[in-house]
Amino acid sequence: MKLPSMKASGFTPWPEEAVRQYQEAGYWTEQTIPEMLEASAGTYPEQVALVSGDQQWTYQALADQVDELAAGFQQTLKLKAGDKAVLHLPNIGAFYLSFFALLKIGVQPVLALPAHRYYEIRYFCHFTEAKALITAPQMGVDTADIAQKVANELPTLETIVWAGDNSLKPTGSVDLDSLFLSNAATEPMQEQDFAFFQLSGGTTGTPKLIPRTHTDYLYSVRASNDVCKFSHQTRYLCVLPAAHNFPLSSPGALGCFMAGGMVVLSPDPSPQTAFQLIENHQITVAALVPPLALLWLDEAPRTQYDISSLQVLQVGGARFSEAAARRVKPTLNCTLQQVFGMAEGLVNYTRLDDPDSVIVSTQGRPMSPADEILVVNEMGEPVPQGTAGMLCARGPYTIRGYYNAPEHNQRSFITGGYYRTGDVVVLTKEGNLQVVGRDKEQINRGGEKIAAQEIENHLMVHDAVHDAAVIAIPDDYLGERSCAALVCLEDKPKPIEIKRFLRNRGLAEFKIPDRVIFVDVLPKTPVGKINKNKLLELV
Ligand code: AMP
Ligand code: DBH
Repeated sequence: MKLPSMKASGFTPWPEEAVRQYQEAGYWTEQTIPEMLEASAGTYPEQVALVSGDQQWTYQALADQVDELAAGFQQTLKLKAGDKAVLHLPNIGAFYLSFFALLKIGVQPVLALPAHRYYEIRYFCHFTEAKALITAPQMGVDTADIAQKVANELPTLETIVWAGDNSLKPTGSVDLDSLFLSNAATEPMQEQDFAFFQLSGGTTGTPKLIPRTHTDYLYSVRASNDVCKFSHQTRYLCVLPAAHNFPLSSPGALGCFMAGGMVVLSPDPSPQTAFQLIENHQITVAALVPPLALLWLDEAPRTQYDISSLQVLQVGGARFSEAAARRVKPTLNCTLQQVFGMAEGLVNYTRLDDPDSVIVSTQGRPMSPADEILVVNEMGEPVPQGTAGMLCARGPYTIRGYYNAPEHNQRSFITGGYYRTGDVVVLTKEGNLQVVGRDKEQINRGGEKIAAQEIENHLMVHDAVHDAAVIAIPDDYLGERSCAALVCLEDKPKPIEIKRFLRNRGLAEFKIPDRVIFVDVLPKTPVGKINKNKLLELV
């Protein structure tokens, strides 16, 4: 296998020694992500792979349509290996069709989330010089307007592809439906250093892109399937945004496709919609963030739907309280699996046969025997077992660098190539991890991550704002909410004006501070940094 080589592409390869080790152990194979789908189509051609609303695809139909769309991307849109494309799609079949089709011809998609807005979409298109933006109607969001504005501003963005009702489509956009070319072979993919971009919740002023390779990602999916026991009988309900790393790969939709199971897309995450789908499709497993799990727990006792097919509920993305975790088995009559993962790589699972005490009180352990984790103090020295420390990780599916971010990479990766996760954890005697805190400037709003610095930068653009700090405040439902503390020299704007200002800049809704407060000065630490702990006392 060709080793991922240059740094020139913005990609940091694994060292040769590690590559050899992962190949020899059989973790890294030559299969690509679209080949994985084709293999399943070979084994389970007539089995239903995907259900979205009233549409459904067998494995054969899905693989065939991926081929047809790949041909359209290549021949109609003239996309070629190494080009970038931004996917901004809600939970519809077009997401997986586009994802597989782009990967098939070596085009590297950025997996934007439906919640992203003008600011984020423009940033992704600009930073990667994307040639295409693939978007679709979304309830309550003018995605056509976002796409149009971005395309008007960026000459590099040649095409908007519209996956939906064409009465709403942006002018000059191409219908996704028109891109399915039957009987048109695609040219074989040229090998790329990496397959696509996942997104990091981030800690810096600008969003960070995570390059994932075919081989590392497929390994993470295969290892996840082993741990989570996905099989051709698995029926997976995709409730979270399909592009997110958790429902895509832990084991998520890709795990399901790899095993020959069935993926059902939920158009919205409400328990009412999800429970009906569980009954209709005899769903066996679903993945949620903690606030949604709480809603499901509250709804289950009074639902009219039969959700007894559900065997496993995965919860991750943010800390799930032990009290809520204890309610899962008695209320939903299924096994809870805690999932502590990151789009950068490392994923920890509680095992299905772990004792209840482990399942409710820990966030599990690394999925692969080749995952290497360190729990260290500020000096980078390992702390004794049972003591809180900062989690660092490397392994066969954990990146060695963000895309084109040399300065940030210096801070995020330590000696030996370990990724500094920014999570503070305790390693239990049995080898499980408990997430007890964080040493990164991030707010985890019920699984949606907010980089404090990014929002602070936006706030500082406001004429009336002299200084700004964004912090997490505890919240029973979301775990954390965000609070912006502002220093204003003259007239204080109303909090609502500040929120409107950020919305007008096109920030994703979840990044808009839940609270805005005004302070005379921001408290500082002895070395002059903003003392966010002290600030929390003022809120
Ligand atoms: P990202 O790097 O944006 O993919 O976000 C991953 C981060 O989400 C992790 O580093 C943790 O901070 C957080 N996270 C994910 N799953 C859990 C979990 N089960 N418990 C606590 N925090 C979690
Ligand atoms: O929060 C995450 O990013 C996450 C959580 C669970 C993740 O990326 C994953 C599982 O793969």
